Amino acid sequence: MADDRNDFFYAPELELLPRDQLRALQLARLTDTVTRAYERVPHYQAAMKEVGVTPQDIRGLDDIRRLPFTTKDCLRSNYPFGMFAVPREQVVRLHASSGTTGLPTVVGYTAKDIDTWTELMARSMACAGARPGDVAHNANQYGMFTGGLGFHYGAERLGCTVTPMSGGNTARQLMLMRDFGATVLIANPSYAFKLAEAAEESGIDIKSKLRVGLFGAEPWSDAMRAEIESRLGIITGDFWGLSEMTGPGVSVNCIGGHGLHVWEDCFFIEIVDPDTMEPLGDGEIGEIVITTLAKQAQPILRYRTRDLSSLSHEPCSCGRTHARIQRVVGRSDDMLIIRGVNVFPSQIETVLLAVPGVVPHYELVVHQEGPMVAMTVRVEASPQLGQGEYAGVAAVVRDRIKSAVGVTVHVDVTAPGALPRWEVGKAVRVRDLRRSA
Ligand code: DLL
Repeated sequence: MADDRNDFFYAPELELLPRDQLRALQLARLTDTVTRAYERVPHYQAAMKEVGVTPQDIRGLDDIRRLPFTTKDCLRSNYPFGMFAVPREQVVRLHASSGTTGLPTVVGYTAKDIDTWTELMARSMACAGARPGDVAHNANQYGMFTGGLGFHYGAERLGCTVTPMSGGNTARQLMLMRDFGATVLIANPSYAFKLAEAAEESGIDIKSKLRVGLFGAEPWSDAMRAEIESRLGIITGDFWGLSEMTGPGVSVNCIGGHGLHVWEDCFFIEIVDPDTMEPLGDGEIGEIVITTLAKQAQPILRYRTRDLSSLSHEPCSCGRTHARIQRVVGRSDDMLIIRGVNVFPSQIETVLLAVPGVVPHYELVVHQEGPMVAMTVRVEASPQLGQGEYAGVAAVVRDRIKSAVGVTVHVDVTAPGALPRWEVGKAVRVRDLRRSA
């Protein structure tokens, strides 16, 4: 039975801090971060000189807008250790985000950074419903991906019994979840869905003890979330974060809450218009820009995440004072423009989950059709669907996408199991044939 109580705080002194005190803490940490970045990271000294700002100019939180932005390219051009603000010898851990093109983005942590991250993870996991004493099955990939070790350390700190399973080997995952009595599942949402499906197929009971799913690292629609919650009988936490900011542990929803609390004692969040770079108000969708407030090894100023969301400062019923972002449904660079219409993969996912006869194993193939860019939605039939019915279901999917998203696509309903599964790592939903041509 899922625990729906919102009355457990891992770090109440920080989570419930009145906003004026939270802002004072942010300002103290911001000036310290900017000073260290300026004095110790040549990239930041040069970038700040270029826009004519010094650490002394940062007197209030609004002055953050005077600082230069940081992009992935800044990190890449300082590969591997050029963004460090401490001697390499003080860095006890390295992670790197894969990056499909070019050099990976390196992230370094001092011992204190690991401790801060671990605290943030314990806090986040508790916020989403995990409790001391839980059996936490970690199916996130261990290694350079921050989702493995990040959750591992956080779960131990919270007081859980951790199974460091890592990704892959679905049959073994199910067996250990059942035998160890997992109460918390940590995974990418696409893999959680796959585990739910595989458990149903094999009749292995992972449901009766499971209470909470802690998922993230890739966009997932509300419809996918509802589907996983009902199939597994759990509540879920949506973890949004990125390696450059530490990994998971930047933001998460509270139990039953709308939006994700951003831990503002450690991160300063802005939402900006990605075209003009001007700040946007509450409720307006734009690019998330984050400044680290508590990182020693690698302070980062105004990082352009490319993720799209909006911010809310409305008080939350859980009592936490930290602002919330709307769930991240996509990145500006995931947006496809098909026949002039902006399309996010998560919009297609929402439609697929509502059509009987298909399951949400899907792939969006983008290709050139004469002068036009076209898209074929490939989706698997549910095992109950007869082959003779594929064409009819494809027509339903096409019509629903046309009315919900406003774009005409081709639809190919495939046999069950025909599309790739992502047992390890993030699901890749888009195959762009124009890039491989
Ligand atoms: O994915 C960190 C993480 C691990 C978060 C485990 C949550 C759970 P990166 O590999 O650097 O770090 O990828 C970061 O993934 O900019 C988003 O585009 C996407 N992303 C992460 N979490 C979510 C989420 C980790 N909950 C990039 N919803 C980010 C949507 C997400 N997108």
